[in-house]
Amino acid sequence: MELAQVELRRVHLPLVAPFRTSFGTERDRDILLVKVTTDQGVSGWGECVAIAEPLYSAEYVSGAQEVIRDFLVPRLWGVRELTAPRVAPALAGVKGHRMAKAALEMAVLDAQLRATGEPLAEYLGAVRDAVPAGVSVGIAESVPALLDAVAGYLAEGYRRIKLKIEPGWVVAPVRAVRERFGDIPLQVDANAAFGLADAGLLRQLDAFDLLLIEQPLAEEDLREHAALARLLRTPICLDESITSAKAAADAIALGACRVVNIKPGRVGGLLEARRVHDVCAANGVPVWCGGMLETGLGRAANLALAALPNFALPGDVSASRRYWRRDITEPFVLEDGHMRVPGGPGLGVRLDEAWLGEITSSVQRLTPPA
Ligand code: OSB
Ligand code: MG
Repeated sequence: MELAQVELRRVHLPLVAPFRTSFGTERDRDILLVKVTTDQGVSGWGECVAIAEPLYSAEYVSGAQEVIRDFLVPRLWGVRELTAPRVAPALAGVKGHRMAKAALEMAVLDAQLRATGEPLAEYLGAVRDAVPAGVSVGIAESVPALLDAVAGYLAEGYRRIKLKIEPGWVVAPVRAVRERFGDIPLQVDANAAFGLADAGLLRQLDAFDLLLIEQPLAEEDLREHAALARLLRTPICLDESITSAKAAADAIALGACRVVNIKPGRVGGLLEARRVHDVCAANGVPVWCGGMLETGLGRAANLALAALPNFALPGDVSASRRYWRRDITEPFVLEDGHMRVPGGPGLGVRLDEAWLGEITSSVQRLTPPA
């Protein structure tokens, strides 16, 4: 196949509730969707996970759109027999911008698999058709408000709770959740909000038998994470720091983490995400699938990935209703604490075109140079 058209569509979706992290509060998502159409008339969709502002990582949604339009798509025009494995090599000259690259690769992969009729999960090497679901719980107004939120998610059947933490919201929320809900699978995520000088504070979490502490220190602080790991009993899991399979191998070799969070957008695409999975598996390091408040499109891809063998812990793969009043695909639902892996060709989901039309703020169509 060859690329015939690329459509960049921005959609605006309010979250069902504000989501507060150490880097800011997300109230709605300004999402970039990428639709590719091949010379054979087959379409594929990708979702860019960059958020509106460069607060989680350096990427942000408008920047991603500009990079895709001006630097990435021009490198794909005229690539003969374009398949997903050819996308990253064709884009390698452009430094960074992994979320932008991942969105484009996802769209090409969806088109490729829709053309051959193969489900994404099967293509990636999935070994299960449903995965246990966890939920990421934002920083709350108060401890009672947090307990209410957690109680609701547990009642829905979520198999693991992740609490966002930040300076001033560390021990009290974790202690309160443990006291109220007992021995549930529980972990925390700091989004890089601490320094090595906070080791004493973070060490207090060792009393609560957490599954892991996610990204306590800055993205670049691999050496410091290794030093912190020697001071804590709680396993360190890295999110922001793991930008590639090589970064994962380095982090593991340094002793910076014992668990890895995999997000396809953060590492430049689903194929690199699979390589991160493979490197971790080869080192005996369990992984789980992170989330970026995706729509059903990104969720479909995450679920296919999370069905690989070394995804040993429940992921941040939650039901549509945890995020949206109305998703842009058929809604994903929790079934006995699990999310079903889509089984149709490609991503295996259908977009709700009418709803998409209502929430679209802009559309850019790109075609090959004459
Ligand atoms: O650090 O895992 C994170 C959302 C946006 C940016 C970063 C993170 C998150 C989440 C939400 O924790 C996970 C989800 O999509 O449910
Ligand atoms: Mg995280």
